[in-house]
Amino acid sequence: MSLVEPQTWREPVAAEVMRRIDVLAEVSETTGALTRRYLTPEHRRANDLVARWMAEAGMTARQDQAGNIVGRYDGIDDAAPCLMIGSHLDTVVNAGRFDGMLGVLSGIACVQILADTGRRMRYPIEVVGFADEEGVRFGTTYLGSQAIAGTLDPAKLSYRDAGGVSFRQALIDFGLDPDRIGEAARDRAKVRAFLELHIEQGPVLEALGRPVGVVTAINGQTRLAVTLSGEAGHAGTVPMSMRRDAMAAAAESVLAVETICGRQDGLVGTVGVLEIADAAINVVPGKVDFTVDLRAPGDAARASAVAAVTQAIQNAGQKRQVEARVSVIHEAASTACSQKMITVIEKAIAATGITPTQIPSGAGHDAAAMAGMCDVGMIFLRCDGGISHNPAERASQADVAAGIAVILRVLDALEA
Ligand code: HGY
Ligand code: MN
Ligand code: MN
Repeated sequence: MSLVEPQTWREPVAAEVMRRIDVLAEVSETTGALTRRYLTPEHRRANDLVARWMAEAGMTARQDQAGNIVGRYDGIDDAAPCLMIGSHLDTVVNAGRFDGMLGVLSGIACVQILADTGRRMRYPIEVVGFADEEGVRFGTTYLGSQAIAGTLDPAKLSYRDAGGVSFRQALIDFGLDPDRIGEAARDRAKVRAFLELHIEQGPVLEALGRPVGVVTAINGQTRLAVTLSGEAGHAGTVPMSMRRDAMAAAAESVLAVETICGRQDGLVGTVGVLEIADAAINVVPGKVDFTVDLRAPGDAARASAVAAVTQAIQNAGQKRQVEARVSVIHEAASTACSQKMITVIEKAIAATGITPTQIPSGAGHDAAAMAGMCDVGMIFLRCDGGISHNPAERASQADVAAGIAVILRVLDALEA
């Protein structure tokens, strides 16, 4: 019997996912806005909540050595490689509430349906809430999924957050042992595939009038940390020709990112964080730190954009005797989803009566890291106006039900 029929589950299950999304949105570092960064007390509270919901769905839940929360629902053949379903529980600053949480809660909802109907698949299912996909705290992303994929670079343990706390120390403060983070890595032979339901974070599905689509590939991304060091000076006395103004160099650099990335379709560049050291209204800025986030469908296009942006930053510094230091803090290649999973998901979408749409992802996702260890597939869900990384981010309950229906059909298809 198909998992999807009878469809009586749709209303109550989707309503519960929406309710839980709202409950998780209250677990925030800031009142009135959603911010939940890696290894914070709010991350722990979210893990505890999700672990409880996993247990209610008949799963055994555990937190791994990287702070991911993992629930397991045994299969009839429990030695078989598992299907992992999930997404991330961390957020950006003043975030939307669907980005990440939708995929974790939908995975739990599907297992709940199995448990409520006394069903087990032949293969085990694991639902995972990744600990750090956004990379907001330490600047580098996919720390949770790279730990599970066994691709996490231990050198990142020395990365520091804005308050100077190292990733290593933050793990200790969270009650974890940084020297055991390698234990989070899973045996590739034990993981059959990874499936992620995520809001599209773009306008395509809404424009097509389709609730779901299948992701073909995930754009690669490079994150740069830039420090411009000039000389602080008196705003009233230092002549313009004698200044070493780090902020003027930064301003020229920001516009260079916009100009360089504006030249090529699909290439995007963003300066999202910029800080002036010892900022004051009457001081010529001596030191400025900023980040650059560069993405493109193709790795070659991204590499040449990184080179052009780096050169432009050096030039902006040189003409002002400002020293420019540019370092790569994160690099992820463009990742194709597995053709097998694309086919399975397309058929599952069609089986729910929706015309399948293939769509590339401009946003990064844990699936890009999980591709380092298994086949990956992603289902995109329409979101209002394509808005994301914004508190106005929203998906409808009916579309959440459509997304869950596709996952259930994928579970069925993988039984074969
Ligand atoms: O930045 C991204 O693409 C994702 O939201 N982490
Ligand atoms: Mn996300
Ligand atoms: Mn995001």
